[in-house]
Amino acid sequence: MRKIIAISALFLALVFSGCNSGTPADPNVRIVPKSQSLTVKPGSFKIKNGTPVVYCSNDLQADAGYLAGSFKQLTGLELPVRTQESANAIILKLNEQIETPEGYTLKSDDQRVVIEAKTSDGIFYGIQSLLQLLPSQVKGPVRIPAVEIVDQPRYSWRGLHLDVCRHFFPVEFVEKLIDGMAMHKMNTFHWHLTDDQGWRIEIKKYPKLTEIGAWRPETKVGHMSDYPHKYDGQKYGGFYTQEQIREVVKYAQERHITIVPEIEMPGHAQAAVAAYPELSCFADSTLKPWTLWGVSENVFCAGKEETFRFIEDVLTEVCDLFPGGYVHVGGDECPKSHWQKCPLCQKRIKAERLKNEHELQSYFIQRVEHLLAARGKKLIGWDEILEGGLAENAAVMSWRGEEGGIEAASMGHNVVMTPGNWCYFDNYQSNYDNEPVAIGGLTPMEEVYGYEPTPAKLPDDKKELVMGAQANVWTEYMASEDHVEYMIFPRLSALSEVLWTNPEHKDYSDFTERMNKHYLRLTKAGLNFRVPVPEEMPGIQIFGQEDVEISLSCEASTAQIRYTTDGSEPGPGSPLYSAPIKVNLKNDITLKAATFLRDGTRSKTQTSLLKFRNFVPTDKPSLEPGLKYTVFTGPFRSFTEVGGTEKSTGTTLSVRIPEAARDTMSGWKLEGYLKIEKEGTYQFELTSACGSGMFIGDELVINNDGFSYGNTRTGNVFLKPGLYPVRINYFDTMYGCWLELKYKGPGIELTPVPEDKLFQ
Ligand code: TNX
Repeated sequence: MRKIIAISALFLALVFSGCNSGTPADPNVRIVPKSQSLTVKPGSFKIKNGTPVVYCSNDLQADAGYLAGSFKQLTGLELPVRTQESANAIILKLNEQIETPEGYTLKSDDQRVVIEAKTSDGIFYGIQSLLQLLPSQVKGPVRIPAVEIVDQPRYSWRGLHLDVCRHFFPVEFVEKLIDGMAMHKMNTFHWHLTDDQGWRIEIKKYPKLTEIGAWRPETKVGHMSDYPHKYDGQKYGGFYTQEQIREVVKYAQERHITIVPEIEMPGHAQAAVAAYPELSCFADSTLKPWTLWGVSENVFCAGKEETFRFIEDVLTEVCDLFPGGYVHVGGDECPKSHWQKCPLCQKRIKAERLKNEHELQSYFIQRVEHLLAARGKKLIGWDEILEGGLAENAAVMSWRGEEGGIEAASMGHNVVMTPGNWCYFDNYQSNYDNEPVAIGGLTPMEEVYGYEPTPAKLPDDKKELVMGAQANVWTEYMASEDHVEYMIFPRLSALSEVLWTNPEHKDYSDFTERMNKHYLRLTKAGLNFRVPVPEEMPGIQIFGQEDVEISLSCEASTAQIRYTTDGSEPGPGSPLYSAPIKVNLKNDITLKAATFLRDGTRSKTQTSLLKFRNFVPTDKPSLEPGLKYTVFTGPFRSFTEVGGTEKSTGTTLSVRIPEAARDTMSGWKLEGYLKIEKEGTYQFELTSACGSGMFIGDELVINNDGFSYGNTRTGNVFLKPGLYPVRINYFDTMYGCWLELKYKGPGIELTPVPEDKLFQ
């Protein structure tokens, strides 16, 4: 009996304990981003038609309305909004005692739910937590578990950026994303409104910005490296009227989100100078908004006063539209080629006693900072604004790694961290084959989750200058709304926790456990997202025996994995994975697997080609170090095409293209022998820009074909000790040779294949 009591006490302690170190047993209590402190108590509060939402201060009327509206949408319940306190109500109250401006407390018991905060921001975040306490799929009356939450964000800048220039997205979509941000307690929307490929904001004084600058004649098809370039022949564009902008600003305000507009200068300005050619160094009236991706040389002229009058006029209208404190002025990737040749820019350099074109850019930004300051706004720009001297009060957005942010903060400036590795949501989410074409790079959800925005290197007294971080969504390769959502979610869920939750409460496996419920919320919100796929599926797996067992797993623990072995697409009726799959490989088998969430939402399919091959080592006698390479004249569109006219040959000691053999528009073959010391399964990882393939003998082991910027593919092979003939075919159209081969195997951690294992 004593034992039973002890066990039940332990059970109760687990169920009702705070969740700082873990997530409560109650499956409904799954909050993302995780609250700083949450205790589950006995009991629950029933919410039904007529349960009032009471607000105790006029400032909270809109939030009360938002809460009632959200309940209606999620549960169908009608909750009246009132001002007089009553029993059995949801109560929203300002409380001066709560210290942090965005913090809140949420207490629910059998009688009521009370959300308190110092400001309406905090109340709004309390409302978001309350909505997440709802069961995932309900219509009608609901029970909210009794809890006590004490919560506040770690950072004040919790941002999402959207590029609407490379592809344009309508107001309704922007508002949908703002809702997606709100449910994650994100508070800053960075709206990238102008770029080389399109100007997207109406400016009354300069109508040609949108008449001409918002429309490009056509758009490049496929990846940037897809050569020869093909264009779709379709006029493309769009812009927001000032009225629409005001609508979005208001919509965001109601969700406690500040919009930071970005007007790019002095670079990324081709669309603007196509509309007003006199604003560039060398006016070209035939110039159109750009149809390619990358960095255009058509920038604003820094020598003409006219440019600064234009910028002043534009920013005057922009400041008027956006009530937030910051205006983003770009400042990134401004080629100096025109400035070097422009007499007016050179005259300015002399007159202002500037050293070079970098200082001219700095002069440009400093003038703009004064324009903004006169309108009560602060300037923020990409980290290039550090080059040539940082404007006095400017904040810096660090994107080329963390260094810019560290430098700016060390000098006493505010910074927002957006380094590519963790914050670029235009990067791939996985190495699997069926991700939609992306710019390149790899930023899986787990990596985002692991990001620490405050660099350890920063002196302690400068750490508070890190205002937070932000995900950047550049849309060169995202033409549809669905695709943008796919790239943002669920990585934004991970980033929201980086920005909200103190590191001591963070834990990736706890996060993925909570995501099981959160995925259902994303579906309910009508958002497309990347459903985690079954893991550990190299594209090709070559076994040393005919009968094998394949294990599958998935990060979403409550999801089902379904699979097929006949090459067909797995559907809801396909076999359910429950234990390792037994297959016989007399014939090669294509295994396909997909994840199905509880509401039926399906992941993309993972495919793996399974083979049995008995590789026999060669007994070649004399051996020299390194692989033989041959360079072929391209361009090629696939590694399978590499061949034909030989340009040169030589030896490379490792799997890379040596300096002497580097070229664009070429193909390469690397051939020789790989020495294997121990019997076992080896996993090879081939990375390249553009495509590559690896063979053992004539057998394809890795297929990493296509136009890409550093994609990686894997292949597993069972090998006995000995020497094996290997060949790598590779082609490149623009990046100048990026080829790497790593492996892991018995007793070998993942490492570049070492030189002493390669022979010819
Ligand atoms: C660099 S990030 C850019 C953008 C591109 C992006 C693609 C930054 C400040 N500039 O213009 O869209 O890379 O990842």
